[in-house]
Amino acid sequence: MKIGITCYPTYGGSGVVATELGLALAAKGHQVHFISYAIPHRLNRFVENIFYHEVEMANYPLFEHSLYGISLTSKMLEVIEYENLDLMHVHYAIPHAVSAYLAKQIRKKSNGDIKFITTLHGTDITLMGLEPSFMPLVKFSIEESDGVTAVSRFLKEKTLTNFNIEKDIEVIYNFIDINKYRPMDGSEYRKHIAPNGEKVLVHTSNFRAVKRVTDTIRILDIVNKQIPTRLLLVGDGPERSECERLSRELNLHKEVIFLGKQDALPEILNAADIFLMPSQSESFGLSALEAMACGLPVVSSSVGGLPELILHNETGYIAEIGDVERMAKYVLDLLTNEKKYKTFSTNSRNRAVQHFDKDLIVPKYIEYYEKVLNS
Ligand code: GMT
Repeated sequence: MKIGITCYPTYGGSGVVATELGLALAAKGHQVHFISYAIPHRLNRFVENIFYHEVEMANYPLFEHSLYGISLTSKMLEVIEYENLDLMHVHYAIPHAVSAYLAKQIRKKSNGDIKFITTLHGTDITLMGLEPSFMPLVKFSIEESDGVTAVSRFLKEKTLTNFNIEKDIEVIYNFIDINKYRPMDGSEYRKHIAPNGEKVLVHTSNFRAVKRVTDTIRILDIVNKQIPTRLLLVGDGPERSECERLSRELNLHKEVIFLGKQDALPEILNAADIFLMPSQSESFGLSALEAMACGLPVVSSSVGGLPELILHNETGYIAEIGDVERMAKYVLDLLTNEKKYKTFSTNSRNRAVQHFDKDLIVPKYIEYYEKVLNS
């Protein structure tokens, strides 16, 4: 197949899923054309069967604001026609599905056609899409998509109820390369961050308010009073300054280690004991899956799709949003009970391997592509 993929190319789960999917499809011999304003950050090398088409922004004095959605449509049209695409797969409804819809209508005028699939990842449905001004557009673009997938059952249900939609939505979970994300010896790195044998908690995100990163520092505050512990914070974003302020206020500036954006995630995860995900909203939780694949138990909030990934009292623990006391209690329980910790760690790895391996999930996308193309 020849597939066009549009995603947000920056750090973030949806871009990672789209890019890893494109890479996996290319490895299976499909031709994949990424259409976006920047090259997705995991496509930083030559890969056979992968092509990148940059969306150039119109620059004209009359346009005070960027016309990204329009420029994207034009680029889609160009690639669909010149590369003879079979299918477009867009990640995020706004603006990608709207651009794909427009491209489809324009193709129809010239007796052509292109089918497009929209994958819903989360905030387009749970946050941004609920803004009254966006709502009709999100609903319309979902209803007009030739196929729609969501990354969890939770997100599917939310989409159907929030937008009053009756369309079939296919749930296809996030996936992971279990050979890249695997348990490894992390002792070398661990020596630097926890030189006196401290325990290590880790959190990775884009530090948006929805991630509640400050909760991880409050959890550390409670845990560290009983067991010397360090907290690794990986990533960057709007809440980072507040996190730095809070760690100073709680006198934890030595215990909280800000690593910024990092690519060597498997190595970092393997230097830690427990992954924290206290999010306010999370449609799946790809970074928790990455940690589980490395054998880390996860302590998380009970929101969104997280209970579909993390099994309470088996691969980790789940608590109410903001209940840092309970989350700290769960962390302490795991850190003080070696046998339980080992069982949870093995369970986490097994769950990632048995349910979310790339080799299990990518074929589901291919089957879905075929179903949509033949419908
Ligand atoms: O979590 C983020 O802020 C990034 C966001 C994105 O749009 O890239 O991630 C969303 O998509 C991921 C991949 O499907 C999911 O694993 C994340 O749970 C989801 N984030 C939220 O729902 C907040």
